[in-house]
Amino acid sequence: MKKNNMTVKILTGLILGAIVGLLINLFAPGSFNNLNTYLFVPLGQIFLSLISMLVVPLVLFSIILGTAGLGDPAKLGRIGLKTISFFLITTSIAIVIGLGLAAVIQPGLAGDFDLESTTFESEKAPSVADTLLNVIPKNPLAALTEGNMLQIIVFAVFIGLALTALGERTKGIVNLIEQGNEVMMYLVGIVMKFAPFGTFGLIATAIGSQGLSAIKAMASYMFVVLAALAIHAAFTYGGTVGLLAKKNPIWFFKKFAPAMSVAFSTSSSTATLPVSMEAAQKELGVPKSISSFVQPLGATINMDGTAIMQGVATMFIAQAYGVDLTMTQLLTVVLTAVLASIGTAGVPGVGLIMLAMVLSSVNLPVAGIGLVLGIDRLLDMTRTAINISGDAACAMYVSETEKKRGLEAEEVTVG
Ligand code: DAS
Repeated sequence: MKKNNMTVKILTGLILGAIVGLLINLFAPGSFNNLNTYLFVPLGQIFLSLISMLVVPLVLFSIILGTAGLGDPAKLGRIGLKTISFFLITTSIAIVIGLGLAAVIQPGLAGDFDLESTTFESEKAPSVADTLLNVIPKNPLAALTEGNMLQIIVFAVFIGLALTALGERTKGIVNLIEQGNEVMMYLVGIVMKFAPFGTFGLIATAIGSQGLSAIKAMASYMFVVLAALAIHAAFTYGGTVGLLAKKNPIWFFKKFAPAMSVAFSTSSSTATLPVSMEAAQKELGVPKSISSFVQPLGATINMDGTAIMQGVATMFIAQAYGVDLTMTQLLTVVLTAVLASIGTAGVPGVGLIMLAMVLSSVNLPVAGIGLVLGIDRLLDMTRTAINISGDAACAMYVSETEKKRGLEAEEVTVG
């Protein structure tokens, strides 16, 4: 009962925030700035900072325990291979859905765009090669202080493997880390009590600043992105949960709703990790060792929602500029968007920066990003909720297949 209360409270915060933001935008735009500065932004930032505060220690402890908990490196290798394969396959499916829908509906032909007026200097997107090469932390403490998630994950896996190899000799350290993890999960519960207020503030800022005008202008583009996200969630994740994890997809989305609503309001997969991992372990019954490995990795390199936006935005911009993409170019978009989603950190707005990389790969003007910039904040919320759902679906698939191999069903931490 307590859990459902939390879902209701967070959704109430979301809905109230959207209504207040829209009313102010429509009827009292002049008062938006003050309300935003002294109420909405503080509420949102306090919540965002509170959950972000927990991410680095939680990911460090949980991946160390997850890796050590998996036991022998062979199991880690097997689970790692299953996880990465799942991520790559579902991200490719996501992009094909986005490209296909955009090719059929052709949102880029819906409006007459004054293309000269849009300019967008994209920040230098970190190339995927740099991202993959930099995955080994030369200085683990720097990785921790900078919150470099991929380096933290690699460092934690090495420690987990060492603890497994050293066995009884380092039992004390394992106990200490287990207690540290318990402390972190307890703090997640405390912070989540503030979630309804935080989501209220974040949504009021987003809706209040966007208003209906931006939504109207980009309606066709928004519709295609949202439709593709819904199709991917229903068929790819629903199919995974129903066919591969043998669970009811409706049950899955209902139980995962609180985490999805935090992802929606924060637009950050990484910041939502404490909540999405707790939901997977306590509501979806995913063993801690698998949740602790799959979800932090997924929040860092698995972004199906982002890949969908990048596929649709590329088609939208090509259509708006009157460019017909060849099949080869479309395949290039699929590959580049998969790589871009690996390089995308789980923080707000970064998917749009990586879009520059996808557009450049098919010689489309990067300035075209200006066409989708205005509405991206609202779409980022939705695609982030899809991003973390993919990680949870993967965790359920991996734990089901490991159960078949006899993974001792760790007692699920009682909610
Ligand atoms: N906001 C990113 C995330 O946290 C996704 C994106 O920017 O596309 O998943």
